[in-house]
Amino acid sequence: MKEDKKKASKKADDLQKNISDAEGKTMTTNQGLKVNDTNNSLKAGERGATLLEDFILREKITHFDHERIPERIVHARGSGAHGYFELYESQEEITKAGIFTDTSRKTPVFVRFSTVAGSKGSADMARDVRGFATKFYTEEGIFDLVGNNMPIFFIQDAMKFPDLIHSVKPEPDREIPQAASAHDTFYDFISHTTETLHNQIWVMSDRAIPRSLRMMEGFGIHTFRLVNAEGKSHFVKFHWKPLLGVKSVTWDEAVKMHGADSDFHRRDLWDAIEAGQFPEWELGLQVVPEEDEHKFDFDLLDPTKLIPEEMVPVKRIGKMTLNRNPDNFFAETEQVAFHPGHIVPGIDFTNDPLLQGRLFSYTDTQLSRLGSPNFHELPINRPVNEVHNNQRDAQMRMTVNKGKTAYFPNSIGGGCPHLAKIAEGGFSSYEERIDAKKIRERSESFNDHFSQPALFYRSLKEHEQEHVIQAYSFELGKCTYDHIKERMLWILQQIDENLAKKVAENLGMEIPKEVEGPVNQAIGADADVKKHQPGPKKMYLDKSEALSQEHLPSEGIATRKIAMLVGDGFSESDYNKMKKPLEEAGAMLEIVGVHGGTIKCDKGDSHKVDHALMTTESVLFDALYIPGGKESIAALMKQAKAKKFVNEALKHCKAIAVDAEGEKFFDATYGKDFKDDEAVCINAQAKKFIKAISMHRNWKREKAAMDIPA
Ligand code: HDD
Repeated sequence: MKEDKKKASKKADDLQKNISDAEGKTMTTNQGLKVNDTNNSLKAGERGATLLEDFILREKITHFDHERIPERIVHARGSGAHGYFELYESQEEITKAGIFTDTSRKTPVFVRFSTVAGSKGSADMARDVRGFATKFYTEEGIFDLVGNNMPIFFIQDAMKFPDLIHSVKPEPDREIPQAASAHDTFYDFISHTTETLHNQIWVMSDRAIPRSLRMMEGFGIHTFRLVNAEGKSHFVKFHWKPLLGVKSVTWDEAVKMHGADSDFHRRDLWDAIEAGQFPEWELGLQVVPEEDEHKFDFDLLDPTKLIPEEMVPVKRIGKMTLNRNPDNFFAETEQVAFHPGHIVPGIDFTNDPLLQGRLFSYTDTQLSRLGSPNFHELPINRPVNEVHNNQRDAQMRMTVNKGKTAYFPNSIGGGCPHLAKIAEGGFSSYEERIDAKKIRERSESFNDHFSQPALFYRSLKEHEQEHVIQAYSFELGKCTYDHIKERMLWILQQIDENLAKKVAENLGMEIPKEVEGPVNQAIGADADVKKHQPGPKKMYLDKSEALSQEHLPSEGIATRKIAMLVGDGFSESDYNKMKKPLEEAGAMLEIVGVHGGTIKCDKGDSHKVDHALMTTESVLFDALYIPGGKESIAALMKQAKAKKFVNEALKHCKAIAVDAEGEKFFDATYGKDFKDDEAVCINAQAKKFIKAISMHRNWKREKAAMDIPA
């Protein structure tokens, strides 16, 4: 047990060497000189000019002037956390990787979650893919699993990545819109590049507006290889399954959350970890023997395709727990550098052309972002095992290499560092047989662009499908070119007739019989245009349960935030009735008062207000409780915002509990029409309320609740 703890803290111990804690210390310059005044520059007299001699001023300002580094070209906005990974049982039949064979290990990890399109300061609730990048500090070196919260990607070849990103980023003339795909250039690109549709329809689904970073799945996306000690390879897809289930907010909420708390996800992750409610994910593998590579109706090397879990089940092999917030955002979350090419023996690549291109891009980008090929020496990036090679110098080199030799082979340095035999853990790439012509081409086996978006849409629950319709209607509604919208409607019709019909109705447009010119433009000027058009839609599976968010059952209400809406004079007995059971279930009951400071209950005791009504919004909570208390209800009655608070909670299908006089106030809102709702608890015991909160949302209410003008 003691040994175990030691292993888990190996990275924490390593980071400790660089931790600086100023508590009780004297201020110094960067050269260690004790500073006596940091508020006034050196001047020629009290009212005179500042002197160039002031090295203390110059050092302080120079450092400040250079504080920013370029933000990531994609995934600029992110939040990170430390934790560890533990394996359930050895997977030695398919891999020799220590993290997947040694169950005694507690491998330290650092995870960074991100949005893709927005700038570093953009709002958390943007409709977007979420990055899910995990750095495993293994005993054999760094393994990075750089994935997303969706199991597929937009494009099939890395060559198109700059086009995709240029289309979704703010339009370059006006730098509008920030962190949003709802604009012309994105749909111009999408509507001419149908390989994007699968990822695109996922972005239109609830997956793109998660309730919490702790409630998202993660995927490695590409088919990777696992290689065992005998050198046999299996294909594998990586999955992260959150133990809290997969949960989202509604679009209406997301829009309001932008304003109410643009750091909602970052705060939620930080607060949960600080409160000791550590987020957990199980790592799952879908394993395909090499000999089965061509048994599927799609190409395993095509990153726009997933393997339905009904065809290859996900085997859960271990668990990751995030249990520590970073000490410093810049040093850790900003400077962490991930790379899909950071692998360890037992893990290898496939020829997925998107993955192959990524293997170049990630080191390259760190050179401009972090400024030096020595980025691996930064505390957050350095492995926990020793690093020895003949690479030397460059900007900001921190390692002090001893000796005369920086070349191999050498005799002066005793031949060191010496090479590792494969049996001693030396890495060797999987020996894949290749016999091919060098061509700039796309495999025809990548041409099926409609089957999986259609499978995804078919597999969603009714309310999830409705959300996709609404999302497309919103996004296309924001586009200004009719020909782009028409192309999109035609394309949506290929996925699902009803989807296209509903979106067309909302846009007030007809679905065109055909699109002008080829659907996709030729991939190369000399390429056969016909060859690159989307192939016919296949139907190899009616539905895949796992594609709906509802597939991961989650129990309980741990980490949920419940607002208790009150004025002075609220019923203390009602409060006590709810508080204890909710807290025992791991939820937080927070007092939202009609004013800030402290608020009095009917027994005259003062209670600290967690949020004044004027500073918060209903969208920041998972559920709502209105206790009784005559005076309190009279105060709520006078506040239009209190009514809006209730109406929004109703509209967003949340659980609401009301006690005693609270019912009168509830009747003064749209609540009067929802008193029989499954998730509305009038004068109920905490048990019923807890059950309602654990539903996350009562989607059955949604159709009727949409009419609430909140
Ligand atoms: Fe990428 C960052 C995920 C395709 C080029 N990518 C980045 C991050 C994630 C992903 C999660 C943020 C890492 C962090 O938190 O620091 N990217 C993906 C996934 C892809 C993908 C799941 C497809 C399956 N990416 C992709 C391609 C290219 C890039 C095809 C270029 C050819 N990605 C980058 C990058 C970034 C990056 C420009 C920006 C910052 C960084 O790398 O460190 O190199």
